[in-house]
Amino acid sequence: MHTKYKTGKKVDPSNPDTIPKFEDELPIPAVAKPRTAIKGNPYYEISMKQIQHRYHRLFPTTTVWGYDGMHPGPTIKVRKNEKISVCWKNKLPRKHLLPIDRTLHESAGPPDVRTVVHLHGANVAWESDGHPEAWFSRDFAETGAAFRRKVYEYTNRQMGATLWYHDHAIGITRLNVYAGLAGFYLIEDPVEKQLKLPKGPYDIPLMIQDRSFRSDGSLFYPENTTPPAPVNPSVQPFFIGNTIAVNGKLWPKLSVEPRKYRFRILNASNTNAYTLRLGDGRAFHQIATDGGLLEKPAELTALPLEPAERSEVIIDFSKHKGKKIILQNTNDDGNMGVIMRFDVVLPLKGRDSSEIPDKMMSDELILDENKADKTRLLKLDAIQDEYNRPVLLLDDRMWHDPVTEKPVIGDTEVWKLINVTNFPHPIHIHLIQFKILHRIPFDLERFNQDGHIQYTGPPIEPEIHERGWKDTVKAEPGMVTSVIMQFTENPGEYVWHCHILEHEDYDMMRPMRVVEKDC
Ligand SMILES: [Cu+2]
Repeated sequence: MHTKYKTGKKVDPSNPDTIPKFEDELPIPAVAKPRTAIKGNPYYEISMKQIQHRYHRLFPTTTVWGYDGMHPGPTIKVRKNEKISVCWKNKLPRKHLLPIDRTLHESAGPPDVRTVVHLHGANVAWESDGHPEAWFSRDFAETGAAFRRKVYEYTNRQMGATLWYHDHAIGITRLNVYAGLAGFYLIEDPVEKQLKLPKGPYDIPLMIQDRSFRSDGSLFYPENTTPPAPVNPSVQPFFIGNTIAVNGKLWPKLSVEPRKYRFRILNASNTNAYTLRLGDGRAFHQIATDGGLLEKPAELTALPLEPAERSEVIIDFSKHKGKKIILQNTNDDGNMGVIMRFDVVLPLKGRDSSEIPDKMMSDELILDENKADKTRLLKLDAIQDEYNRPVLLLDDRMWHDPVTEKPVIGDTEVWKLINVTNFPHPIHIHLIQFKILHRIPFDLERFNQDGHIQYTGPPIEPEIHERGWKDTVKAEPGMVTSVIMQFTENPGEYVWHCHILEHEDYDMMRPMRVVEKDC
């Protein structure tokens, strides 16, 4: 049964051409409230539940998974260095919402519905990092080999930043995140008190996710590849939806005042990358990357975002009273070329005293490539499995192969990501924030013949929008992408992986053991 829209056309959730855009106001996720305080520190309990969610006002409801019954989950707000703890609870049904490929990581026979929460971008002890094998089933009835604790502790010893929490369970991260398990986690930096950035109702998070639906409004995720693999269900080499949700609504609109706004933009899609642009091509100011505020704002007209990347921008609507401005995605045209719309229709509620500052953060930590303690050459490539499906790999190893990346506390490391595949991979390293040094093109054809890295050009500086602290980097095909980082605390068992979730699950993820220095 399809709802009739005012044009008389039927709205069919499976056909994006029939779905009218800018019908729903953008929802702003509620802020999570602590349940109590333990030793003076806020303690939260957040339960994952199966819920009914409306992606569009003309859609029937869709069954999704949400944190605390919300999709996206509630926003957790903390101050830098403020300790909090969270008991993440699994209250999900025993049957998974989406098709599970039992050929991946199933040797130990874990339950279909397993979850574990990773706080993406956080400096956190490993037992609270959401290790993929620290999964737990409903009510902690079963737990994975790396499970250590029910209550996670976050010390927030890092710059203020827009982080996000999402599911990270081994072999099914793509399904759990697509089912709805993602939310914002904002760390406020004391520096922000002195800066007159737009705040309160003028500071808005935007979580961008692509989605596909069946005609009945249920979430669609393919059961098999095209052409089909002999195992069913089968993991996909990628997934791209045919609609765009922002904060859980399809192509929403946001009514704004003619003034400056701060937007914290996150690409929480499984595979899809976006390049954001304002409809009239107008410039805006980027103020932060994944890891926090930049030294000074960067003026941009286009903002690329790979999966898991965050960027904060200030958009000034003051000269655009009455206008409707579309936020576009120039990587695509048609339906996928539209993200949402800003309608400058609200009256100004008082003078806009916010500013785009000249300077924001002074960079305390200077990392010098020439003084690195360790340089690692790490190849991104692919093989085929017994069913002729691609298996994406990091340095020719699979997830369960013995750990090879063992950074030492106190060391500065350079990782050179040699992408010998034909497409970009957003590589995420847990625990730390890094800086991008450069990308150097090399002869991919020659490499595929004899394994030799023949550089074909000079190093290319990171793009303007990538010149801050990062935890996810676009490793371009045919390039060696170098990042530099320092390991300062928290020895233990972490991971690094591609953030295309279909790659991460099969099998582009590796353990990373952070170790104490030998005395
Ligand atoms: Cu990848």
